[in-house]
Amino acid sequence: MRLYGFTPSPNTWKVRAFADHIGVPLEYVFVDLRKGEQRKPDYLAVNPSGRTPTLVDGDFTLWESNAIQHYIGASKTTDLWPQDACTRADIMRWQSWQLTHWASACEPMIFERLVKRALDLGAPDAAVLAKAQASFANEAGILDAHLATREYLVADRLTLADFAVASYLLHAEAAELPLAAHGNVARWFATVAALPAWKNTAPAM
Ligand SMILES: N[C@@H](CCC(=O)N[C@@H](CS)C(=O)NCC(=O)O)C(=O)O
Repeated sequence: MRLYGFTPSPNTWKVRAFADHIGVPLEYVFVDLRKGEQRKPDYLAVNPSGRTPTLVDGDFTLWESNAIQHYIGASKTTDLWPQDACTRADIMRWQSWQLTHWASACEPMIFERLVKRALDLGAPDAAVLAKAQASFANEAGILDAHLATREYLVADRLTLADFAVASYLLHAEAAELPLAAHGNVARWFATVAALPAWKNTAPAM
């Protein structure tokens, strides 16, 4: 399987870390978003959305990182993407929340504090940051309450859901995401981030 991705992106990272953890080798092709490579015709031919990541397996092409995680998880027998309907639905619940609410809560601070600095786009916008703090507090509060009585998100063990949700904390330190107020999230994230697979696939910061 070939994965096209942008290494510092949480959406690429969650796929690579998960594949590494369950031992599915990926042929990795770096798509440099800073150079606009995602808008070149050869990339648009595999992913017309012009976003990363994209998986190509023979004749089959798939984009959207959560769907890619499912496909990789289904390529072998693994407890991280098990067969039973309840656990699968629970994993998909957290992935849906990640895609709709968690990403929106984390992205503004990542963009204002990290991407703008990296690409020399000027100072962070204070109004955007203020709004983002409120959104982050709300969503991180939901995650924190869930993790108060659990070590992992689903089924009391590591699953694909942990990779999907933790990926957005990849830049927590550099983007100053206020994790200190959410001790259960910080504890859970430290556990996931300590996995060898996480480190094996982490971008050089
Ligand atoms: N929902 C998509 C989001 C993909 C996405 O937005 N990728 C970003 C990097 S984090 C991207 O490639 N952006 C390039 C662009 O918009 O030009 C997924 O989960 O795969």
